[in-house]
Amino acid sequence: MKHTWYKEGVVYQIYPRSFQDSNGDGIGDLRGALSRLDYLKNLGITIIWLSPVYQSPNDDNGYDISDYRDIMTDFGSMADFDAFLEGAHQRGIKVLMDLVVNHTSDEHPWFQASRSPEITPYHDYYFWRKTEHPNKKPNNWTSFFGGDAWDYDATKGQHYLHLFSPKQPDLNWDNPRVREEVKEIIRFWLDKGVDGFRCDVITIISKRQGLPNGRFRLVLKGFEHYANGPRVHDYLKELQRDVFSHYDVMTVGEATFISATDALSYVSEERRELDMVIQFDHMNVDSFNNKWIIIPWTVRKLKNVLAQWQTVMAKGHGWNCLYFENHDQPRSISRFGDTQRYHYESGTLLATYLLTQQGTPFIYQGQEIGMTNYPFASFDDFLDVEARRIYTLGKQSLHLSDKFLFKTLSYMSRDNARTPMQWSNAPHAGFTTGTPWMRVNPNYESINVETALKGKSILSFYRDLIAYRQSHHTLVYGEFQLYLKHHPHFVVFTRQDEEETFLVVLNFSPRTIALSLPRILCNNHWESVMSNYEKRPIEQVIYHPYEIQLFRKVVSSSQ
Ligand code: TEU
Ligand code: CA
Repeated sequence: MKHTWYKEGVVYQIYPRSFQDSNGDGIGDLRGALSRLDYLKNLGITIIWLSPVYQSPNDDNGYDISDYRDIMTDFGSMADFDAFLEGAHQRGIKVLMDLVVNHTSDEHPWFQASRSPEITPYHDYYFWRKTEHPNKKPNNWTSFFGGDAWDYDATKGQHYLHLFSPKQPDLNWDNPRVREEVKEIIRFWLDKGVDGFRCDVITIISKRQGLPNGRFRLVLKGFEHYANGPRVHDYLKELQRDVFSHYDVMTVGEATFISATDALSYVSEERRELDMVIQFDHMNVDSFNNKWIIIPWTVRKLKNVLAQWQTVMAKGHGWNCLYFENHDQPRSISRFGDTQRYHYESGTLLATYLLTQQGTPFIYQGQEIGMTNYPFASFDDFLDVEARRIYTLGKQSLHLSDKFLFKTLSYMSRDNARTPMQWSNAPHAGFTTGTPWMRVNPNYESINVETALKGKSILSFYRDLIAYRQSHHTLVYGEFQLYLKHHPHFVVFTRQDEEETFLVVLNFSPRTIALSLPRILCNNHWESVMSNYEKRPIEQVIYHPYEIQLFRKVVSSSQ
């Protein structure tokens, strides 16, 4: 297997709006992020993924870009960006930008020109369709955020396609001019020195010719006509050939609803259209059919889904992107752990799971201190465009009860991940001296960086485990093998190469339980090298709630 920096790295995602405010306007910014680089360095982070910082009217917090070569006024200036990039590089930290090119903002000059009733070269930058009547849609596709994927533009007298919000019209990648524009944008940032991109919804950029109607689905009708669409591989190869291959970069593509086998068509070492993909299988363990139909998750399902990705990527020479959180997901400790009694234990268990699999681990801001979901009190607390659209859809079209909608949104809404970073127990958690754009989680008084830095904490565990991983490359490259597939509470796996063998044991339950290890593992001599309780011999089989033990195989008496 090829060894490279991005495989050995640990990524930290900054959602700039909620990370650190520097000027008291209540909005996180680049100067603020710059001031926290030492914190990230001390944590052991080697790569930052910066969620979009480009000029944007903020319908979807920056995922709707109106100028790809300028910085959002809220976040500062290009000089601030340059200072941030330089500050990161000085500390040996690489920076990935978020490349959002499936769509632009409707306020982007291309779209403004495109919507003109006159024929302009920009007409074909987007998908415009004429129907007999404004109320008749060109096809039955629905949007990721609920409702129709088409909006009628009165100026032009036509409908345009938007797979996300109406303020995010989809770009027409079949137009070679669009692809050239995208390449120019990528070069602009690479020439500035950025180290790669997280490519937003990149697997849906190619839509089937003729935009045929989709089959019936509860949500997202039309999906089969653009997910891993007909020319997506051609377009990504073109980007590789013309741009990425000329730089030493890392690319990670966001890939909704992709199977591990499908993923290989993007990331296998032979194809290398992308270096890795952000997959969703393990994020779907607590929902059915779509993310809003919530069901209980099980340890069995979670570990088997993750193990499948481990195995398929290894066999097919691909590489995993490991994550439990990002700005679109609820907080992992609220989802898979225990935010009350076993906050430390379950937070460190999730850290261990994340950092001991094969792949590049991604940590989302606040995850390292065990930030939790927000205690929503009313519908007004939901600020996210998706939450608001889902609410309207649920209420008006599906006639769902407020109680049901409130419960569902409280659990799954993306707002959970977007509350300000909790730095200290100062007012507004030290995020801002002004009024934060989004309310701080009231638990900041106990869950915050300053407190966590004082002693044993989820944060110190992350730091120690990252350091351990960086000095034991078996945890990066070693072969993965799952044991006790059917056990309802334990996750047990090994990581192995010529140099070392590790055995990871996670008790994913709030109870004290006994583990009986498969005989094959008992034939070895193991020593515990890390635990969230006490390190102890493998023969002691009683595991505390959410206990983890990281064992290392002892090969000779001298070691
Ligand atoms: O997300 C796309 C996506 O598929 C989902 O994760 C999405 O957030 C939503 O939950 C679907 O129900 C990416 C970005 O990560 C997200 O923040 C943007 O809103 C979206 O693309 C549009 O750019
Ligand atoms: Ca600010």
